[in-house]
Amino acid sequence: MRQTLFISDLHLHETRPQTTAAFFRFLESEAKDAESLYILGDLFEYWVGDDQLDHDEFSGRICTAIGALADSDVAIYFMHGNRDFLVGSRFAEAAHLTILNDPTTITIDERQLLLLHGDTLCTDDVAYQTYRAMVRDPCWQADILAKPYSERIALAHSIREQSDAAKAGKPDDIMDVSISTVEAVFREYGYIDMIHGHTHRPATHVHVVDEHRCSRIVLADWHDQPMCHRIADVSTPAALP
Ligand code: LP5
Ligand code: MN
Repeated sequence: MRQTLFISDLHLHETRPQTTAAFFRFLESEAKDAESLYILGDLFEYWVGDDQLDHDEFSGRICTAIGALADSDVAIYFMHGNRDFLVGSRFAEAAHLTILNDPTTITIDERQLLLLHGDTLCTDDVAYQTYRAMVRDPCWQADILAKPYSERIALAHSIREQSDAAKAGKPDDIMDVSISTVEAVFREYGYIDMIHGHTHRPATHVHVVDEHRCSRIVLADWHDQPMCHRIADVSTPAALP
């Protein structure tokens, strides 16, 4: 049976050739045999608008490679992360993928799963949530996308620096998910298992919520780790507790 694969947090950038090579190897191996591939955000280190395809040859190569995988009969889905929330319809068409809302419910072999990037679960990080509300506002995005490409790249670097400075002063635990928010999401979506990335804290957690056992799979990032640790295959029930 062909598998369903989930990856996230690759943070692809030309300055990380090992991660890029691992991604290309993945596209040529496991992904080729899959039925579908879900990319749950932060595929790119940053995305400043779909005209990044015109200005950045590296981004174009990634897009073409994903498109080639789609052409070999693998259904590809992409959810925005906090680094690449400006990925739009032009990229989606060029990469032959479908953009998913966050969150999205899917059914695999009669089993329902809730997919998220994961940042919306980090509600104790109030400064981040305030920032997120600003950058996800369609009016803010339209203003930003009207700026020249070079200005947007400079802005992305500036936000990265401010974010790193802010993170240095944050306790580690507020950058993880809030358990009460996770429990509220399990309740809202009928206690189905969830898969997310973002926190770079790979694990499978079991939450008992209102006497329901709910699994939460946290995907790993792709930095300096073997590829097989970056893929959660839940198409076989044994993969989950
Ligand atoms: O990314 P990561 O994991 O290191 O940290 C995240 C949160 N930080 C972010 C910011 C991104 O890293 C920056 C990405 C830049 C490219 C995006 C596209 C550019 C669009 C605009 C240009 C075209 O998401 C971090 C969380 C952490 O995860 C854990 O969850 O803590 O959040 C922060 O650090 C946010 C700060 O607390 C507050 C915001 C500081 C920046 C404010 C800049 C405002 C600029 C306004 C310009 C008009
Ligand atoms: Mn993220």
